[in-house]
Amino acid sequence: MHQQSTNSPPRHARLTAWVQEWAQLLEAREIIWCDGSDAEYSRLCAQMVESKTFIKLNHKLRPNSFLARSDPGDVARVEDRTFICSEDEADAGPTNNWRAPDEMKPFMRDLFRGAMKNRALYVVPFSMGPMGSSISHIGVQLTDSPYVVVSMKTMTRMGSEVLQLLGEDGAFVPCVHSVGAPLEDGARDVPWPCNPDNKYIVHFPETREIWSFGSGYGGNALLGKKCFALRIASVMARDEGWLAEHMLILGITNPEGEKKYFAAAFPSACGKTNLAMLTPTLPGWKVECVGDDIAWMKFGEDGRLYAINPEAGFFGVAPGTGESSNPNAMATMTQNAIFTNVALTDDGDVWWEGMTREKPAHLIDWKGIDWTPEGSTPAAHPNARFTVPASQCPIIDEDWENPNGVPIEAILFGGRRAGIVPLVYEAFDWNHGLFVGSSMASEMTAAAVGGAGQVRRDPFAMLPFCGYHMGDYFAHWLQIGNMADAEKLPKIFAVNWFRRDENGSFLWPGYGDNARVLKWIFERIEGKVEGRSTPVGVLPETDELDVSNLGISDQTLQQLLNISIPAWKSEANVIGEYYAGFGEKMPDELKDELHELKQRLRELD
Ligand code: SAT
Ligand code: MN
Repeated sequence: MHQQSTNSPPRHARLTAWVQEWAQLLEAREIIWCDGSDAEYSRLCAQMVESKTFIKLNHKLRPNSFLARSDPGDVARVEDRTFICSEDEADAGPTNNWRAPDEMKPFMRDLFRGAMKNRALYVVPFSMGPMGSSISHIGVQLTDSPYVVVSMKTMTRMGSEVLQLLGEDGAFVPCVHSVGAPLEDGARDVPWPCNPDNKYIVHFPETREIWSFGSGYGGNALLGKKCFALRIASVMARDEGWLAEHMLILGITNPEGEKKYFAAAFPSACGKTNLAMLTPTLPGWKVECVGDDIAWMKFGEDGRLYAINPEAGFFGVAPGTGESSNPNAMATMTQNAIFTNVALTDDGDVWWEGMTREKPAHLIDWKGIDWTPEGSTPAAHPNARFTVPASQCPIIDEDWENPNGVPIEAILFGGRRAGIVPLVYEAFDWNHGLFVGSSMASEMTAAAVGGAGQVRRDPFAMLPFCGYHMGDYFAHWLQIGNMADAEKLPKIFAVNWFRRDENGSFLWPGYGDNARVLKWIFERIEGKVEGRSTPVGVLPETDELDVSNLGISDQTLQQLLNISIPAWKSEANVIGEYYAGFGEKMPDELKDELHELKQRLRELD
């Protein structure tokens, strides 16, 4: 094997030995230690323009930005190819795919053997969270994908500084990734190498390792994101008494200048980025963004829960994002952006459904084919993405990189529900709030392959991201509540922007008008509004919800805030069946909550 190193390897013996061992197995052509510099980024982007992985966008319209078109078989996360390989099957639980590490490791070593033939192996050291924060953690990813390297530079703090922080013996989570497409001698590469029929996204929770094979896309390949910051970090958090959650973090300021931070869990592609960057339609209110996807939360010395965003960029869904739905996201991606699977305009810019009201007369679609509005296929893939530095967001919060995090006063649980779940309600207390989180459900989206539109239970929006048994995960949240001073815990709310009328039309305008719901939550925390108690939780009185200048009818408002007792009775039964699937590990406290809900519903008969 011909091996040469660009940038000198660090003096971290364990790290260099690990890299050497893998380089040998992978039969990589060379090892490149990434320094995370702008020069390196530019070099790799230019190389990818050359190899046709990237199309450089019009520099005047979108400076320093690129379009990538993935293989059509590699467009989203693959949940059925994702494995939690704990020693004991019972620790993975019924919601995860499991294989014994003893079986999976040799099997995958065979896949990895020779997988980087005639390719470079990039070593990508990265920090999840602000460099050196006590809440942050370090990983090192090996990859043969330059697309992954440049994306990791945007999405994490990446490069030499991380190696310095690691010193000679620092702890890191080892992450191995290959697109699984070795090149025969003299063979020409394709723009998006991958192995569509042979993908494995594998986690070893006990040894804190991640092995990913066959995909170059998003959450399958940028291993700092879902694999580390959620699946592995959720296990670390359980062991160490903190929380790693699929939540956005926002700061909200009222007209009097008082500010609070909220965290909110929604499944993938349910509008987390839009909520995190919301432009309130209510005069005097302001929202600022800390993060749009993941929150790591720990107790501070004052006993309150503090959150950091472990990421440094946004990997957001492009379709549906436009000047009217999310002007801040649009402003964030005016430069230094990587777009994946969006359409290309005739003047060398990007377009996707929902970006503008009017469709362009001609485009090249995400598959590279001529497109006109008369055709029947979308121009952008529904899970097309933008990758941009968070620092470019015009409303990025001044404390978004504060190593101590921001204090969280409310936790919101949401999903897409056409019926049953009202616009907003508050849980009675912490345990009831955990009942609400654990019984969340949502219509599935294009963010994962298969099943779009079907309603599925997605507890805490963590179904695809929890690295251990979901029953133990519920118990961990209960434990967090037990550890805390109840007064200092965040208040818990449920929200549903997606309720529809009998004709299937959305009842609530959403987007900037969601500030009206945030306002009610803000005022509930301050004790300024009473709400009305229902069997399900505390709902706003219709006059407590600020619908000024909204032009919404009383009848619509009633529908949005309606609790149907028969519908909730059957919902409670479905939740009971769902809970039963977790067997012995389902905590009694949550079964009690369900029991009490049923009791309250019965009392209204
Ligand atoms: O592909 S990702 O997992 O990064 C995006 C998502 O599904 O939320
Ligand atoms: Mn997500």
